[in-house]
Amino acid sequence: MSNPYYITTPIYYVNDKPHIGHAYTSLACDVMCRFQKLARHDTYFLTGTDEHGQKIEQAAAKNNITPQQLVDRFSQNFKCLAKIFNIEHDDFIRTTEPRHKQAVQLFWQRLQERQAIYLDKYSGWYAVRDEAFYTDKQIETTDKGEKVAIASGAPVEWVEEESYFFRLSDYQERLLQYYQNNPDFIMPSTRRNEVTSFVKSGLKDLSISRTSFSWGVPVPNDDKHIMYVWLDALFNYVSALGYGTDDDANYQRYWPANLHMVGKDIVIFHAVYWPAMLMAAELPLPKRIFAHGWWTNEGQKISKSLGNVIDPLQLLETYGLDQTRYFLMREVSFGQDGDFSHEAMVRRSNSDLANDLGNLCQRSLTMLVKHCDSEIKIGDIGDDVLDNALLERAHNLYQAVYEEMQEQAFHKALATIFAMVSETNRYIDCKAPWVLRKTDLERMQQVLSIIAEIIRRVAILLQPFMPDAAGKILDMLNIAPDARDFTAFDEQLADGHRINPPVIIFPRFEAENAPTE
Ligand code: ME8
Repeated sequence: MSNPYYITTPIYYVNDKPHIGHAYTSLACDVMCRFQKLARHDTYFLTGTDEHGQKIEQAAAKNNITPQQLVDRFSQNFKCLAKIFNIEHDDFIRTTEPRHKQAVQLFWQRLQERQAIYLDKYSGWYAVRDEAFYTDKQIETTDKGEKVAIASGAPVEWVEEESYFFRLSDYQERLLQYYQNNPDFIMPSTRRNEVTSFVKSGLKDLSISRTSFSWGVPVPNDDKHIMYVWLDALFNYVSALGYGTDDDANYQRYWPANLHMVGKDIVIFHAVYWPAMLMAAELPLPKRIFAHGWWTNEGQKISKSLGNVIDPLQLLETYGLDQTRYFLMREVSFGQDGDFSHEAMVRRSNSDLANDLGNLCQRSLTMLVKHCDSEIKIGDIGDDVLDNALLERAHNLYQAVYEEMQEQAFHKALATIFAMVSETNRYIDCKAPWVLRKTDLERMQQVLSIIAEIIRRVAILLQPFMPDAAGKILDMLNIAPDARDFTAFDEQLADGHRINPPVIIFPRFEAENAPTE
């Protein structure tokens, strides 16, 4: 297979239980990766957990366990989350694994050899919750007299210690030049503008080691220091590919990554620090950083202290896996913030899935089975305007969806697919095969077969979003497993092909059944 395609999620902190926000990023990557796979790319999908740093050390102390015990326990939760959301990753990296630690130490040495690192003293603000350094301008004092980071609200503390520094300030102009030459490097454009002004406002050298705690990767030849958790974490994208080992075939094949998918909270780390470090190490830069928006719950920020963390497991149990996957990818313009509400979830699922798609399959395929002996017969397409318009539109559907997916516009891709579904519902209403049954059986079979053909195309395109449901539709249509990728998109159902009896795929929800939280 040609065309390598490498996609990554952020590696998640293990001090917290996974919630819907984590599921969202992983889901977006899964959809993207499945799409590329169906387009016959040689895909590689990485996710994992970020297991070092002061935050983890503190969380372990609070729970009276060692950091290692904590990370072993909680990392498992993220593996489970991926499993229940049907996330098909190829590798799951943990930063406490020897393979990662060795590689990140090599990276450090590589930076050092290129004079990108020097030893000095750091004094400034640090927020453990964000694992980030802040300048005076980036903090404020709350009504209660507490000093917090303006961007995140995380409490900051004053830190003074010996530290290694990365010469970030050397990269200001090169980064700006890079953003200009590669307009698709940071997406969406609002984030690109935000990052550009951050860099324009001036970059200071970055403290990249700590001495006041010990849960981290030791700095080579100076193990009084441990590496700053973000340098450690960012390198996971490379270390997971076997960089610097005898078996670096994956690194050779897949680096640089095509897409680092992240939330907007961590775009600066990915679009400023990470490319600067790679430039300094003379390693290739990832092709795109996409920073998506933030989910709130019924209008409120999702937070443990507010007690409104949406439990992904409960969501799946209430609404079903593919309904939830569909809702998350369809409801909000990808890149913008979004609000989760049970009402919206029920509305989307009922209107798009149960009514539009579900009904279309039910009413057309049931008739095909009952009245046409399950047999497809499209025959010759004459000059009926509606037949031709519908088939023409179906023919163009792949290209339209493909272009939207290249921009990570998942919501638009789905809107395009579902506009096709609506059009097909209008077609069936207009052609009224239930009337044709009494007047023209041959024409009825042709109309129903055309609809089955459209359903086949729709289901092929829906596979990345709703793998199980789309798979069931393709099963109903009796499509062979090797005829389900995008190369089969333009192959038409052959006359004489027999379909299977349809089953109900999307049940309707009664709004009052939705849990009230
Ligand atoms: O930042 N809405 O890990 P993290 C949307 N370890 N997405 C959300 C979200 C929400 N309400 N809450 C979380 C870290 N996310 C670092 C990353 S990478 C080298 C190191 C998602 O556990 C979103 O993708 O805090 C966000 O960027 C990520 O979880 C933060 O995960």
